Amino acid sequence: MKETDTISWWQEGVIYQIYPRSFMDSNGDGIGDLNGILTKLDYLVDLGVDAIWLSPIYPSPDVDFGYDVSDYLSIDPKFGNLQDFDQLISEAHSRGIHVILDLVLNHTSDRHPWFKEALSSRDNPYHDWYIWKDASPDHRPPNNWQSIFGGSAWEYVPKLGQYYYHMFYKEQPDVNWRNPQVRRAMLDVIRFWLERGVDGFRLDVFNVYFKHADFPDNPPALGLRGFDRQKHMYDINQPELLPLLAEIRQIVDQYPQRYLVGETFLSTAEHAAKYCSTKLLHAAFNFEFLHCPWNPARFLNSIQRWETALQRENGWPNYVLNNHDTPRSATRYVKGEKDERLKVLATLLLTLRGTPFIYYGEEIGMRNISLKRSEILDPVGKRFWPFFKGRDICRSPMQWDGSLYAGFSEKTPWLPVHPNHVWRNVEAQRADPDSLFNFYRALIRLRRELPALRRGLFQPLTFDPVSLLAYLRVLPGQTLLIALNFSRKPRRLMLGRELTKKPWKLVLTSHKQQHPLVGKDYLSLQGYEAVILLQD
Ligand code: ISL
Ligand code: CA
Repeated sequence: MKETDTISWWQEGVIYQIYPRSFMDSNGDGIGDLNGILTKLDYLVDLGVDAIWLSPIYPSPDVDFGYDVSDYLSIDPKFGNLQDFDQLISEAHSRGIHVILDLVLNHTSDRHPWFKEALSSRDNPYHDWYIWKDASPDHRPPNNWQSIFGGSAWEYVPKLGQYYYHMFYKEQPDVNWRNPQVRRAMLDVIRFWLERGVDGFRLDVFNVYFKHADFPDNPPALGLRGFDRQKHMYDINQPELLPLLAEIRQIVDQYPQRYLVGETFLSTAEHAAKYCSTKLLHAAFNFEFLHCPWNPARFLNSIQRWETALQRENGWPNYVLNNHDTPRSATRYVKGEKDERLKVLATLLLTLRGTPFIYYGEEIGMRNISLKRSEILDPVGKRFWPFFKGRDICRSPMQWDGSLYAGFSEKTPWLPVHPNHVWRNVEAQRADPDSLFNFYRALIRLRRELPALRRGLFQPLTFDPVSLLAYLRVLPGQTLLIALNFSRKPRRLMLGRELTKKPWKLVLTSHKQQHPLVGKDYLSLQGYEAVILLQD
């Protein structure tokens, strides 16, 4: 079979998101760090991933745990220093692992020197680096815009008689991307890290960078709380964004094989697709899987929408089941501790056409932790408890082994380890051939071995929408059939004549016992079974 070389590492590869605070602590302060990640690179090689994306590692006062940056050009001492970073990059590269940094360029921390200057007076040169509006005589906020983290997006500074704008916490003032100096400074940040050898960036909430120049009120919408009770017409997705993305892309393209993936804030598949092209971003996240119920028709619908939306620009899909903002898929889809549904999901994630993202711990089925109100650290959790308990639940320490702190640290970790770490951990799962970990490993290895899994066309099969999801991945000379049984009961997938002309070979099943799979014109699946079959 002839393979083309036009496909990049980020299209073929599997990307693993690390939340650095929670991955591995090397110096016993209860917080994960770069040297901790370094000691786990071989683990990542063994799992088979091609790249790691690190959630922010820059100096931060941690109001939003790194997403409030107070210096873009260095490393927070709790994570290490620039030498540690350089070493991590070179050790990762020598193992064939790419490194992607998280860039938070929509807002800074309120402790960033730029903002401190901006606060000092109205005519300070940095004042215009942020978004200000004079207070009206009746002291009402300049417009109806809301912060997604609760309340008005405008914070009043009595000393200046002005409000500044923040989409997130008030400790995260949005920068003024219309100011040419801001633009230059931010583009320099990108160059700085490219020069240091990073392979790409995840752009935090990139579609919030520009707000409408006239600050009109957002029109009302149906919703439960303030932020959702308006249509976000003017505070996100403004047309000025496109030339900026093009400029960022040009910078990145000066370095070979770099990758830009944007976090599309409040976005549909169709909208995310508009930002993906050879002149804009390589990819933008589509988060629909994070909200899919346990229903094959819903997953298929989401896949087809994404494939269709991306067709116009020949864009490349990506799929995400977990990240640091969302309850873990293992908790969303499973009540107890069984992993059979998670194997179905893993098969889906790793056999679709597109880049799969794995969030640390997903490969061993880590569950959400539950916290008492007094243990919550995420400010949104404090604010909206008990309706929304915040995002700490999906950020607990990686479960390496069954020891007191799960092999993550010698000291009390910054967030509690899940009590199930005693038996749900990397060490135990590595030793068990039927574990979820070994299943992820096998799937990733298969992606490497079978080109149709990486680049084959996605072709859904007619199916029983309540319980089955089945599709082909097709390349000339190699056809794969993937069948996922979402039901706990055995099911048959009718194949029809076309598909039974040539024999199928079973390459992977999520179930221990292999059984007579292919009948005359059907495939029989056990409850919650996921299979991959090959026809060459
Ligand atoms: O976490 C959310 C709701 O509680 C999301 O709406 C989240 O705010 C949104 O997806 C944007 O997320 C990104 O930017 C935020 C940061 O807090 C998130 O961790 C980050 O992923 C502000 O930088
Ligand atoms: Ca540490």
